[in-house]
Parts: sequence; C-alpha cells; structure tokens
Amino acid sequence: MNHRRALRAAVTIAVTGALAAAMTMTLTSTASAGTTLRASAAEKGRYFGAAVATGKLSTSAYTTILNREFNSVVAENEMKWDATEPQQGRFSYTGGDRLVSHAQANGMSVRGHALLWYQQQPGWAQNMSGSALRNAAINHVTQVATHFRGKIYAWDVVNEAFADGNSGARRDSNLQRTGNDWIEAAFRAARAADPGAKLCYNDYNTDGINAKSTGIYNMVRDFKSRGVPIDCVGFQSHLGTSLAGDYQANLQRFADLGVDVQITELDVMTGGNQANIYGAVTRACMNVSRCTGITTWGVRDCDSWRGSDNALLFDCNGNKKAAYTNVLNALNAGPAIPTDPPTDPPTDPPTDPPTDPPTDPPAVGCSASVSLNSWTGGFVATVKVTAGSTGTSGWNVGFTLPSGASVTNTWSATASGSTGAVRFANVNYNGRLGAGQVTEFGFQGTGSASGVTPTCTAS
Ligand code: 9MR
Repeated sequence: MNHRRALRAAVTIAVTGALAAAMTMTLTSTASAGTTLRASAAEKGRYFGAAVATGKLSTSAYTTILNREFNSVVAENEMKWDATEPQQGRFSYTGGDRLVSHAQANGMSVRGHALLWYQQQPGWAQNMSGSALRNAAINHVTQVATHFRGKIYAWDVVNEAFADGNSGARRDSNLQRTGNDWIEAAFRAARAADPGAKLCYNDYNTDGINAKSTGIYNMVRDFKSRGVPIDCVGFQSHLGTSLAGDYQANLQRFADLGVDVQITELDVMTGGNQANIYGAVTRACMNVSRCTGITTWGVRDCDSWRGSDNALLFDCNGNKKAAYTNVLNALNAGPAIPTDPPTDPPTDPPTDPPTDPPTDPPAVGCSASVSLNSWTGGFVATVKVTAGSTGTSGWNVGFTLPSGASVTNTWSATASGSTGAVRFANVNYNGRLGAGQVTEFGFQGTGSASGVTPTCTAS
C-alpha cells in the first residue's frame, strides 16, 4: 500500500511538473515581462527613447534613469539649425557628438532632430530668402547629415511644416516661400548624404484624423508615388487631458502608405487621465506593426519644457509614476513587430536610371550616371560610378557645367574646378572597386546643371 501511494504521489508530481513546464512555455510564448521600458520595447522589436538635454548627462540621478530605461535618444536642442550652424558655413557639433557618444556607449540608437524647421533658425538664416536661403538650407541638410552619417537611426528631415487649423495647407515660413518643393529637396539631399538613415517628416496636432494630419498624409502619398525618399512620419503627441479616439487608426493609415510611424515627442498633461492616455498611446503603437518606437520629450517632470504640467513618466525625484506602469504593461502585453515585415517598396526613386543598364555593357574602365535634384537657383547631383570589367584602383569623373552653374560643395569625392569643366576624383575609401562594383558621390551647386552628362576615367 505504501508503495502504491508513493507511486501515485510520484506520478502526480510528474504530471504537475509537466503541466507547470507547459504553462511556462505558454506564458513565454504569448507574453513577456520586461522590467524596464528599454527591455520591454526591445523584446517587441521596438525602441523606447527620451529627449535629452546634453548638459544633464553629467547629473547622475538623470543618467541613471536614462541608461536604465531608454534605448534611444534624441537631442532636445543640440542638433537644430541654430546649434549646428550658428554662423553660415561654420558648423558646431559639440552637443550632438556628445549625445551620439553617450548613445553608442550605452546601446542606444539616435533620432536626429531636426534638419529644417521654421523655428530655431540661426539669425543669419532668418534674414535670408529666395534661392540664397534655399541653397543655404540644402547645404545645411547635406553638411549635418554627412557629419552624422551612419550614426542616426532616423532623421526628422523637416519639422512642423504644416499649418494648424482646418486648411490642411503648408505653414507660411521663409522656407516655404522658397518654393513648395523645399521639403522634397531636403529629403533628397538627406538621402544623398546619409543613405542609411530613415528619413522622417515630424509634426504635432496630428493625433487623429484631422485637417492637418490629412494634409500631411496627402503629401506623404504624393512623395511615395513620385519616388521622393521618405521612410517615416513622426507624431509628436504633446497631449492634453484626452486622446483622439482615432489615434491608432491615424497611425495605421500612414503605415498603409508604406512608411514607418514613430511617436516622437510624447508628453501628457498631468491629471486623472495622464496614466490612461500614456497606456492608450503605447497600445496604439504596439497595435501598428510599422510603429517602430516611442520617445518621451524628456525624462523627469522637472526636465520637461512643459514645466508645471508634470507631463513625463518620472517625478522630479526620479520615482516611477502610474503612467510609467501603464506604459510598461502595454509594452509587455503588446505584439512584437513581425520578424518578416512586409517588403518595403524600393526607397530609390523609380525614375533613377538602373545602375547597370543592360543595353550598355560595363566599359573596361568605368562608367558614370548622374541624377539631379534641381530647384530654381540650385541643384544636388548624385553620381553613380560603376567599375568596368577589370575594376578600378581609382576613378575620375568629369562634367562640363553650363554657364552660370557653380559647384559649392562635394561629398565622397574631391572636386577640382567649380565652373565649366569640373572633375571629381575618388577619395581614399572609394577608389578601389571590383568589376561591376558601384559607388556614389555627390555635389551641390548653384545655377542649373540640367542636361549635364558625366565621363568616367579609371586608373
Ligand atoms: O524642448 C525644446 C525646448 O527646450 C526649446 O526651447 C524649444 C524651442 O522652440 O523647442 C522644444 O522642443 C520642441 C521640438 O524641438 C519640436 N516640437 C515641439 C517641442 C516642444 O516645444
């Protein structure tokens, strides 16, 4: 008898053990329980970020929370135009570089904010207009995106270009007055300068389907249809005491255009609804498979530009608020981004000539093709160099520019001459190409380059 009871007990334990194991497996496959925002977001293939004032990186109470909870950062001010180009053509990257180093040392990605915006322009740009401003703006985009090339996950290429209210139209600004194509010119210049960064349009008061968000939606749809390189839309989400019922549906309609969406500057008015709104925003992002991450605009309430709104996830002593718990729970409960996402439409403009046209077999030396992004008074040229059948150890590309055109700035090549017959030689890292291999360089100029054709010589 004793023996049989012992056996029955052993069987019961075995069955219980198997059940427990099965339950554990079920739990791990349907839910997770990260204990920090960064871990929980990462488990779902997303990031959780904060806007950082780099001056605070030396405050340990601040960096302790930042490093523990966030795996993405954005500069609250240090990468804006007034900070990065305080005098025309003189660039200053101290604050931005410091943030990038902090991010790299702590496993964080970086959002770049913002290449062009009607606010926080340096005084010299505020006083400019017309093609002088357009050229200065595109040069700014090119220089800053080139400086940070390879280090930025996503750039806010253009910030807040649409008007509030019911018009759904562009906002008036000195940039807008340079011509309606200023936004696409900026995106093309950013793509040429840093092809690896996702390029976003970013705005506020777009927290549901309304006239402003629809104006932006129409622009993004138009850009996608014409091959303007746009990859993402940022929804700032500076929120009050309620959340639009169609917040998620609005994110989804943009995602359905073939762009990623991101919550880029989240903060919420304090009060009874704060924690609920934070939870609802997080759930909305989790429910949209192309919503790749959330950034709060600061870390602790006292870090916020909203002052007494106490709009963030940590109080001034660094304690987690109820809103924090709701965000963490929503991250843990949400679905992961599918590992095999729908294939992106090609990011290159469909109008780009094929790099290796079948009708034009590779020359023995090299061949080059150019694509131009032109506006009244200026242009950016992106040049593809293709090595011929024996490869290259160096290359040189020549153009004859029309009169009035002049090269003002070059990247990934060394220019000789700026008007008339100009030549571009490889730099040390892109001269050696295998047979059929392709590399790219670019230059910006004033005037018009329409109709130019490159000739390529290999060495
Ligand atoms: O938080 C930023 C604050 O320190 C600056 O003084 C302000 C200047 O306009 O910009 C704030 O950040 C803004 C962001 O760059 C764009 N969206 C709105 C943000 C809050 O005003």
